[in-house]
Amino acid sequence: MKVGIVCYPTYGGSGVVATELGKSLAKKGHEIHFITYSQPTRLDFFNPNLYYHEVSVKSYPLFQYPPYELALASKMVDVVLNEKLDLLHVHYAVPHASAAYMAQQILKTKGCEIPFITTLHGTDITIVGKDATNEPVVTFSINKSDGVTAVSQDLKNDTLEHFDISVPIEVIPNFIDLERFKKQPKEHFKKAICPNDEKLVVHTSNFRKVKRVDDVLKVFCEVRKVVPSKLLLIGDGPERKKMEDMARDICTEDIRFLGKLEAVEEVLSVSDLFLMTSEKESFGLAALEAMACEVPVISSNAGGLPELNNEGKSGYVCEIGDVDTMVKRAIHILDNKNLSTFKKGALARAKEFDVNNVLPMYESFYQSVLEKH
Ligand code: GMT
Repeated sequence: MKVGIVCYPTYGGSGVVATELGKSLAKKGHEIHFITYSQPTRLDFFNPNLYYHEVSVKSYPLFQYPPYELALASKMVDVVLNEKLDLLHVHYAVPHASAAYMAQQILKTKGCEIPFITTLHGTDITIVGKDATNEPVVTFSINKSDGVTAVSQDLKNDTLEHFDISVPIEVIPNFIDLERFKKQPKEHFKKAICPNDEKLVVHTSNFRKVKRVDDVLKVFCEVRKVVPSKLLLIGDGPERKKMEDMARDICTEDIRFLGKLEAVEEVLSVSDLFLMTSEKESFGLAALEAMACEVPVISSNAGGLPELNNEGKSGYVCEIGDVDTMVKRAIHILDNKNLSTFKKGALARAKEFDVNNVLPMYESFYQSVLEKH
């Protein structure tokens, strides 16, 4: 198949999923064309089946907001016609689904019929999409999609609850490349970070309010009173400065902010516990990456997290904001009597999301959409 993939090419989970999906499809022989405003972060190597088409937006003094959606739709038209694509697959509904619909209608006038699939990732529904400023367009473009997928059952339920949806939504969970995300022998890192054999707790996110990073700090500060441990915070975003100030006030010497890291799996390889305390989380890809590196997870019960984190096996699922329970569960997991069992449980759970299991779901979904179109 020749597929055009549209996504946000930056650090966000939806862009990572889209890029990894494209890479895996290309490995299986499909021809994949990324249509984005910059080179996707994880697409920095050569594969004859992978193409990258850059969307550039012209500025003009009249525009306070340059019209990205028009440039994207125009680029989709251009790439579909010139590369003879079979299918468009857009990740994150806003504004990719409406741009795809516009491209599809333009292509029709040129005698080219192409279906498009929209994958819902989370905040395109739970925050940005359902806001009154966007909702009518998001509802319309989901209903006009030839296929719709959501990354968890919870996200599907949320979409049906908040939007007037008249098309079926298929749940296809996110996935993990176990060749990349696996425990690596990086003991020298552990020694450098935890010289006295402390336990290593880790959190990665984009430091937005919905991640409740303050809960991560609160949990860690209680845990370290009982279990000698260190906390690494990976990523960057609007709340980081506030979190650095908070860390300074509470227990700074055991907390380090590392900023954005490309090879996050190297740090995960020496970690003992991952904290994901989010208020909203449609899937929790960062937690899956941790599990694949044999790191148990304490998560909140937001969104799709209970579908990922296997209670009592890969970690524990706690009420959003229930710091006391998170502390108790963390201390339990970090106990040497329990830790290796939880590490095995985390890996076992991650294996269920192996890209090799999930990729065929996308391929057969593509096939069914093409047949219906
Ligand atoms: O977590 C974010 O804020 C980034 C966001 C995105 O769109 O890139 O992530 C969403 O999509 C990921 C991939 O499907 C999911 O793993 C995240 O759970 C989801 N984030 C939220 O729902 C908040």
